[in-house]
Amino acid sequence: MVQLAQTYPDKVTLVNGGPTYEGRPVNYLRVSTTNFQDLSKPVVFIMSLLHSREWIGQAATLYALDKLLINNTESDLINDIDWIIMPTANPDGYIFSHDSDRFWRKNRRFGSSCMGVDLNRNYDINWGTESSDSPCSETYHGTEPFSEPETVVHKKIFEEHQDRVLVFLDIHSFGSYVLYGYGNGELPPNGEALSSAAISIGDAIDAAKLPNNPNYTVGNLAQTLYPASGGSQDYALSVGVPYAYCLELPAFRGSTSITGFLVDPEFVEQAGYETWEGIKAGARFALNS
Ligand code: ING
Ligand code: ZN
Repeated sequence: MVQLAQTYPDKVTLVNGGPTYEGRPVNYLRVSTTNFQDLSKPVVFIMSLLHSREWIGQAATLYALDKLLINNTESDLINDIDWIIMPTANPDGYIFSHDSDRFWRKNRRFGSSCMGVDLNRNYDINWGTESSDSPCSETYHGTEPFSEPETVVHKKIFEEHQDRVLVFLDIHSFGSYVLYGYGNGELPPNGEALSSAAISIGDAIDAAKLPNNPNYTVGNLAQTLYPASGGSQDYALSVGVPYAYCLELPAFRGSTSITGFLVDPEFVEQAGYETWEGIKAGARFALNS
């Protein structure tokens, strides 16, 4: 990210959005041909690694950065959109998943019995209704909405670009899903457009995926996967982002167990390629809507 900001100073700005619980920077890139000064442009906000064990999402986000900046063939997407790209939304968890526990999901907030808050249950939307109040749970929602410094960084990005964020993608793994809110099964007022854009994302990925992998399943989070509250894409919807999704990248080895988080190196580029096809489809659907 530092290198991209140095190589493309007219297009890329590295921003430290604030410190994590353990004091690391939550870094993201602003990518814009007009230095974020043209307020008539929509913003596409992509983040990954909110859950630290879902490493493949970070690789897919970096692939998108490559296609936007280094190997760009999609001039409409770089010219017509201001991008906010945060490859590592949960840096403390990510370091911990490298150093200590490959399957760590939460952040690293200290708790006397167990560590960590599930950041994807911590946003201020229907908080605490479909999540756990036990610090030892993998879906522990924290002591209050936005109790965690990492989610506060994400919230500030939405506030800073209020009314301009057209698409929000939170990239997770695994299971091959395009999911949209709300996590309690209710649809937002623009539910039909939200669903149509999701289908176009899923179709684009399906057309690019490996033949042995399953098609993506597209739908409302609660109706398709499970009910959940306080999630990032629900928060984005609630502050007026029209097209907000959680992508679950494939397991790539057909796994239904925890090993689905472990993606062989041979699949990493494919994950980036097919996800980028989905990102492009979603961005263009939204631009044309
Ligand atoms: N899945 C998501 C999770 O946080 C999800 C599903 C999406 C929940 C959006 C809430 C909001 O549980 C994974 N694999 O993390
Ligand atoms: Zn996840």
